[in-house]
Amino acid sequence: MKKNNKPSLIITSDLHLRDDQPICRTDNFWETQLQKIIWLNQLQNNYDSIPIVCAGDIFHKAKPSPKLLALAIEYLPHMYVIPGNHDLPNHTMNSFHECGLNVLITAGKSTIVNSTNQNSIILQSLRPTISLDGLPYGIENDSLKPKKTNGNTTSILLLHVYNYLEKPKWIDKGTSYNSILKKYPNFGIVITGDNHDSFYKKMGERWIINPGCFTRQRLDEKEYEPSVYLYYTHNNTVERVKISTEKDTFTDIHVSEYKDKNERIDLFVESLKQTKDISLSFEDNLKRFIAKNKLNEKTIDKLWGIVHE
Ligand SMILES: [Mn+2]
Repeated sequence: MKKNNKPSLIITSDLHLRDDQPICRTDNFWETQLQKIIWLNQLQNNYDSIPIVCAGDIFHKAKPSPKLLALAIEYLPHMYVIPGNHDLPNHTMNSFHECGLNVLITAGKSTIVNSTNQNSIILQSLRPTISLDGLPYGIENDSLKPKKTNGNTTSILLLHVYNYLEKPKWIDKGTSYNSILKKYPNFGIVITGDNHDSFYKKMGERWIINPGCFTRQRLDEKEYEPSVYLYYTHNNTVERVKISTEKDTFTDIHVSEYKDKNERIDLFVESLKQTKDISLSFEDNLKRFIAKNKLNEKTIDKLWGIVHE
C-alpha cells in the first residue's frame, strides 16, 4: 500500500459546539473548540479540500446562540451532515426549521443528507465516486438503497444511532456494530454518531466507522483521544487521525463540591434525626412550610419520614 495516497473523504461526528464552558474544563473552552475547527480546516486543505461528512450533533444544543452560530458560519468547513439528537428541538425533525443546524444549512455552510426526502447525493468530484445517504436521528429504514450509478461507486450511509464494538457503556443502550451493518446491507460503509467513544471495524469488505466526540467535554473523557477518520476509496482503507489535546485542562472540583453539598445535607438530616423531642412548633412550622410551598407528595413523605424516623 502506498503511504502518500490521497484520502477521499474526512469523517467526523459529535462536534457538540457549545456556548458555555464544560464544568470539568479549566481552559478557555470557546477558544479550544475554535482551534479544533481551524485544525479541521487545515486538514481538509492539506488534502485539496476533499469532502467532509459528519454523522450528527454539530451543536450541543438545538438552538445555539447567535454568537455560536456566527462562529460556525465563519469557521466551520463545509460538511455533509445528518441531524443528531442534540441538533434537534425535542429530539425530533418536527421543528427542524427552528434549529441552529438549519441556519447552517440555509447559509450554505452545510449540506443535509436526508434520504427520507431526497435521493443519494453523489460526490462527482471523486474517482471512484461516493454516494451519500443518511437518516436523521430517530428515523429507521432498513430497505434503504443507494441510487444506482454507472461505474464504480462507494456507497456510504450516515446514521445517528448508538452502537458499540464489544459491550455497551450502559446496560440496554444501543446495539452492536454488526447488527447495524446487517440491518443496512446495501451500503459499503456505515458511519455512525452518538457514541462518543471512537471505533472502526471491518466486516468482510464493509466498514462501520464511529468517529466519536470531537472535543473532551466530560470528566470521564480526560484520557480520551478525540479523532477524525480518513477514508481511501482506491483501496477501501480507513485511517484514524487523532486530534491533539491539551494537558492539565481538567478539574474535578465540581465533583468534590457536589460531595460536600451532599455531606452537608446528610449532616442536616442526621441532626434532625437526633433531635429527640421535636417541639410542636417545629412540626407546626413544617406543616405550614409544606402548605405554603406546594411540595409534591414524594417530598412531603420524605420530610415527615425524616422527622419521625
Ligand atoms: Mn453526541
